[in-house]
Amino acid sequence: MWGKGWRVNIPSPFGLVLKAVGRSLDRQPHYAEIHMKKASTTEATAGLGRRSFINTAALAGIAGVMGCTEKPGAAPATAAAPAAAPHAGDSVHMKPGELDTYYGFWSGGHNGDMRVLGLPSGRELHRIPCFVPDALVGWGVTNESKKIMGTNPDGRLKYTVGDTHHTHASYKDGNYDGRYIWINDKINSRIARIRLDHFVCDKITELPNVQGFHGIFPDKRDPVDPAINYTTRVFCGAEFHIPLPNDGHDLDQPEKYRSMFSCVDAETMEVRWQVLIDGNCDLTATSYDGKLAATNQYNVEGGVTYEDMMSAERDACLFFHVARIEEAVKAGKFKTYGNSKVPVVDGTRDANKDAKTALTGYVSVPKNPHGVNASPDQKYFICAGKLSPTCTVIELAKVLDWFDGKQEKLDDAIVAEVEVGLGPLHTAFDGRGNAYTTLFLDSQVVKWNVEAAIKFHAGDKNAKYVVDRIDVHYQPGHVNASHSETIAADGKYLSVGCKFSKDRYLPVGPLHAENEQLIDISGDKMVLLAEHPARGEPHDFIIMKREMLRPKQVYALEDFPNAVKDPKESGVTRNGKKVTVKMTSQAPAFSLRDFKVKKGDEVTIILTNLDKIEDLTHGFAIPKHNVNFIVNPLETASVTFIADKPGVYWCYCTHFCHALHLEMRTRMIVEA
Ligand SMILES: [Cu+2]
Repeated sequence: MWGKGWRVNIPSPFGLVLKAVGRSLDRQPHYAEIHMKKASTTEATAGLGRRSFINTAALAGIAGVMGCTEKPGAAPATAAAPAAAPHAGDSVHMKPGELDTYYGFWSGGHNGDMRVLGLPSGRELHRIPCFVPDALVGWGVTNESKKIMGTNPDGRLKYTVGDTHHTHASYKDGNYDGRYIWINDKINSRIARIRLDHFVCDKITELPNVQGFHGIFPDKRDPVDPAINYTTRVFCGAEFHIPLPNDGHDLDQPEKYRSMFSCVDAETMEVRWQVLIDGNCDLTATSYDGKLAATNQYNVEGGVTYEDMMSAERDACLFFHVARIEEAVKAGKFKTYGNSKVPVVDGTRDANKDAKTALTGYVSVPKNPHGVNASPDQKYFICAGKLSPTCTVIELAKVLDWFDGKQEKLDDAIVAEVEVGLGPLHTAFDGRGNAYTTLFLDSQVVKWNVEAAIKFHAGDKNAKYVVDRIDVHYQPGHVNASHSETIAADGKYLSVGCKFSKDRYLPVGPLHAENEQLIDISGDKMVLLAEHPARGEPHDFIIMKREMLRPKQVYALEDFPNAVKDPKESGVTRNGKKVTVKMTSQAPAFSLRDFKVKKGDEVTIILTNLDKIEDLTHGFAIPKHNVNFIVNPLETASVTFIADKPGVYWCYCTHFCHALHLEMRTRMIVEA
């Protein structure tokens, strides 16, 4: 019965018509008037087929649940036999029409975008273009997206490549507030902000004076004003050290290279200030009281070869006293570099020897650490050792004591440094006192108890801090749990980004998919629930409950100052060689059936989609002119190009919208 229902929905030229009809039936009864008779007769069949399919599947689902009396996650599992958890696996299989309970936001790596997943299913729901052009939405094609991405004086995009790694969302009262999410671009040191009402990137800022912007984290409240209980700053750590300014001097004098830590305003997206540091930045963490930000450092040596970068036995976790830095900026105690006007304060070791006035503090941690993560109990930052098999637990209250002159040695803030396994990289939390650290070399996730580790470090050798281990497949990098780095960590799901998939999927040539694995952490033992392949290369991600977000599915005309609000406003206006074409789309037609321009004109097309029901997106493509973009319900987008070839060009809708989608066209006539 499954198969029967499914076959009705197989995409085919005929099936595509059925899709449009089905959509019209649900939401646009008035469109039925223009459907061809043939389509109308198939409509009933299609509708029935689809409904009976869903009902059948729902029944099958209930039977499945009834057959499964054990609770998901209760199935016995050991590290050696992670797959032997058939009951647990049931909980990640979404029945047709069933919605996921969590959103996952994944970086898209060198695809330069952000991916939105539904969890626990692992289904990819969307890709939000940020730094790199995207052919589906016309990102980098429309004038609006080009303005956000940044252009050269000639109007071409400044960059067409990106490398996103880390993504973190805005906070209020220590938990996500659903306003924004930020993502880094390591190649060109840019930070993008995504509005979570529309799931679109609305601002991109290029950081001055730095290369290799890697770690990113928003603050969780203001360091001084307790009334500001939400994110107002985003901190950005730069990995590579460079000559300052990087204008051709000191080219081969690495001892003069420097890196910086940057603070970006969450609203304006302007760079507020930067801190000149010794060594490099890697990842970033912020405290729940807003007072401290930190970055782990794997190259305090300032080396330029990997051998040099590994020479020291200990590197650092570098803390920033946010309020003092901002006081120093206010007091004019800063420099600027090159063409940048951004104030830069001195956070080097030599300039910050006196704790009571220090802007920065360098806590020593073992060899080339990777990852610094804030525990949901608000007390600790944890650095993973990478080249050391340890995790270092730093107590934030003690760091503040050092800054206040109440504690002599900053390293006394280290309350645990315990062995967890080989190649520890990143740590997530369950809100019950446990940490979950990826072990790159061991291909495992280790679950360890933070308070037990602190006891062990203090001398209680009976304290068993390692609680559980699970094999993952293979070589895990980032790890995160649902609401992990918030006060609302719920200890339900843990996702692991495995860098190598090796034998887990059908081979598709030399490039392998990566492997994202989902682990149930609600019980004592971790249970591997599911995995899905991911196109390279996701790095970091966050997981939040679906109720944190209320995405809008239809724009408002007022969201766009250039909206063509009425089809009657459509037409062509000329100002010398500059021609503006205003047009609207309403399925199945564009408001202009044709428009004329002259060879050599600079043409700007402004298109507003006046269809205002959800899911009714149109596309607009012009052959031979490199134009293709979409307009979502009540969205306006524009493109500008030179009409340099006389002839007839059929502009057509690229995004399936209607039974008469293929007929949805207009002619651009370019006169010689
Ligand atoms: Cu259309």
